[in-house]
Amino acid sequence: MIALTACSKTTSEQMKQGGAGSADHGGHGGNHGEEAKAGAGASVQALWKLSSAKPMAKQNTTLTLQIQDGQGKPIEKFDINHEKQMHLIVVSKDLSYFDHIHPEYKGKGVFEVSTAFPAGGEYKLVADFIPAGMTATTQTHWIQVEGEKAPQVQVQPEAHLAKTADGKNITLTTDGQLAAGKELTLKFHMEDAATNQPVTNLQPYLGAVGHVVIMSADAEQYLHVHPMDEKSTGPDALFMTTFPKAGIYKVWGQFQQNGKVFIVSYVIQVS
Ligand SMILES: [Cu+2]
Repeated sequence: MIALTACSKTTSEQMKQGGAGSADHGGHGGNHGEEAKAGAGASVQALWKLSSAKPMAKQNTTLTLQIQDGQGKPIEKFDINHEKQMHLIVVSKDLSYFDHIHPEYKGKGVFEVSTAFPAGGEYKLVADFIPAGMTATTQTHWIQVEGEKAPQVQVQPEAHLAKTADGKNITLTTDGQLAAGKELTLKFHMEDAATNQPVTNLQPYLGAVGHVVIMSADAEQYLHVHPMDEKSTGPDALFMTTFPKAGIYKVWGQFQQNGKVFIVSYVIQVS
């Protein structure tokens, strides 16, 4: 099953830092003044707050998210998805930095997490969660981090989708041409880099063989990806997704072996 969420991303971006408390931002930007009468999922909003108005690189910043409905009433119940009530993806604007963390639920719609950004610059935060009885939603927010900037990396499609990560050679293939608008299976195949033997002892990570995140090069599209055989222990890990449009995307796969989570990433061209 495919759930591709590009929903309601405008709401969080309208919220200014520290804007919690004002319920007047309920409208959906981009609707040209017309109130969206979509399903319940469309009226979810996130108010983002940072512990510092000017977060500094390499220093802990506490992020607080208040999740509420279109009327400003806290949403209090969330479904567990991949073992967590909320997944938060943090990427630098050039997608060179990636983190996947889990804010703690404090009750009354409030989630909190502390994190340190590696360098100055712009970061995108993507909160992925399911309010009980609603569909999965993503809420996004850009922040500016002070401090020395890291060199900007170009998001360039890679000709060979073969990487070495954590002592493993990992190749990414798809069941057909990488084209937009069709359901594709992504296959991560893993072999031990030293022995070339297939890896067969992957451990469950977040309740499945692995966790995959995909974003477009401009960080605008965040794709939901679903494991197909959740119980696989390798050497193959299969996931399904659909790319909404042609372009360059970055794919991150997170897996676990011997109690340690490792990550592998690829930049792909979708036609
Ligand atoms: Cu997560």
